[in-house]
Amino acid sequence: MIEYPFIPYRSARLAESEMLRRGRELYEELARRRSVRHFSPDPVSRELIELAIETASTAPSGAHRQPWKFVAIGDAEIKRRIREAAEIEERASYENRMSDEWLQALAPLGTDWHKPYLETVPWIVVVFEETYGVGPAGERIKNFYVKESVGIACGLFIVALHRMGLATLTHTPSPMGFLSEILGQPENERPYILFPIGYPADDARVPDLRRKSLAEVAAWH
Ligand code: IYR
Repeated sequence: MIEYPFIPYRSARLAESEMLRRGRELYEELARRRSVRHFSPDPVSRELIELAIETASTAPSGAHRQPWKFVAIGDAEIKRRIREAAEIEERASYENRMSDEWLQALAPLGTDWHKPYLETVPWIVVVFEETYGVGPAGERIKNFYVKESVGIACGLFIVALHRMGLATLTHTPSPMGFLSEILGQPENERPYILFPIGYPADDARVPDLRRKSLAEVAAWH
């Protein structure tokens, strides 16, 4: 068993005006974030991706197991193979597997099975969820709240990328088993989400979405 010593924790007590200023600044910055599907091939340094992964990895997790793995791909040949395999699955999904209701829901966003950005981007990061841990003797160690933990880490990853001026997209080709094969991740890691990362293309366009208002997403008692 790991034993953690308990250490003091203090957060700064800020003036309310400063709290509001900081809160608004972050809200306004994140409100400008959009999922991007048209990327520039311009390079992005590995250090930026490392920082985003470290930021993501500050997420809370069930029993502090941190059940995530961020696999970063800059290699052009691996990106090509991921595109090829993703498009095979996506084509089958769009043409045969997705319900009419689903296709209609996506129609306003203009998505289809073509995923050229998987080759354009300087980086793809595939996040794996560690469905169970493996101990020193090869024994299985149970993880807890894996999906919640990895989802929160992915949220922080998106925030970190956006804050650094990078663009991404939460891409979930389905099924995603091909990513385990191409990347050779171990049996206890399951693909969770794929992030193409780069700068938006100069001519990138996004649908002019509206976000739900506070009244629509909040209730108070
Ligand atoms: N995975 C497909 C389909 C797709 C599904 C949802 I829900 C989206 O919000 C967007 C796309 C694709 O990536 O095209």
